[in-house]
Amino acid sequence: EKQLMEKQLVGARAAELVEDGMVVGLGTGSTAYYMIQRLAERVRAGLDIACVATSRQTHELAASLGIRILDVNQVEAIDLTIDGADEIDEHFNAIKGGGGALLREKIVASLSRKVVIIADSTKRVKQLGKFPLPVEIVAFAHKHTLKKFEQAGYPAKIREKDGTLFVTDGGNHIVDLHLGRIDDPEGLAETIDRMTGVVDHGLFIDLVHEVLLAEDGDVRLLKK
Ligand code: DER
Repeated sequence: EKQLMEKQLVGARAAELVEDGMVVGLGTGSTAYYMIQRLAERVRAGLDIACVATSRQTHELAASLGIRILDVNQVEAIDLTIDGADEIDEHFNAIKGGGGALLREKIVASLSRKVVIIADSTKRVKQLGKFPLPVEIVAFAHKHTLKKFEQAGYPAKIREKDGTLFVTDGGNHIVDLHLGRIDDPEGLAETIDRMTGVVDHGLFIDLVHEVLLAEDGDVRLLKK
């Protein structure tokens, strides 16, 4: 349907941004999936790049398609990271983590000279927060950490998968905060960062340089 076509369109277009010799950060999720498919075609046609994956899932997908994957500690810097998002606002602040990969995604983004978010039209919002904000917490005392969010006034649900607690690539758990709207993303990010037991969260503030947005059957490259 429309959203799927948009993901395919924006994913494929994003793969064209990659240049020979680049170190590329590969995002996680269904939009990144299409970018990786197209990037692999270009690699098979001779594009010479090295990539860093933002999740085990992306590592396995890219490696299976013949893309060279390096450990993030093997690279000095990352030239371009292409990743999806759950929401992106006009200031290019984003909510990520719907796929549970936010920690490695944020680390890779923070190491990248340029970060391009690839988004279908449903991701663009005026106000962040309709999508539940993912927060990665350590497993130790997670029930108590969950209660801390509730006590702070943030409706929180611990993420489950197939009836058990979801476990991230880093061995941690995810709490999703059902806030409805986030008026002060910077302030909320700071508050959550200070909470004991929190590893990181899905608010990407000042990390995104460009947004490749699918809209009305076309793709637009938005620059900050
Ligand atoms: O988990 C993430 O941050 C992903 O980028 C994700 O949220 C975007 O997923 P999608 O491309 O499958 O919509």
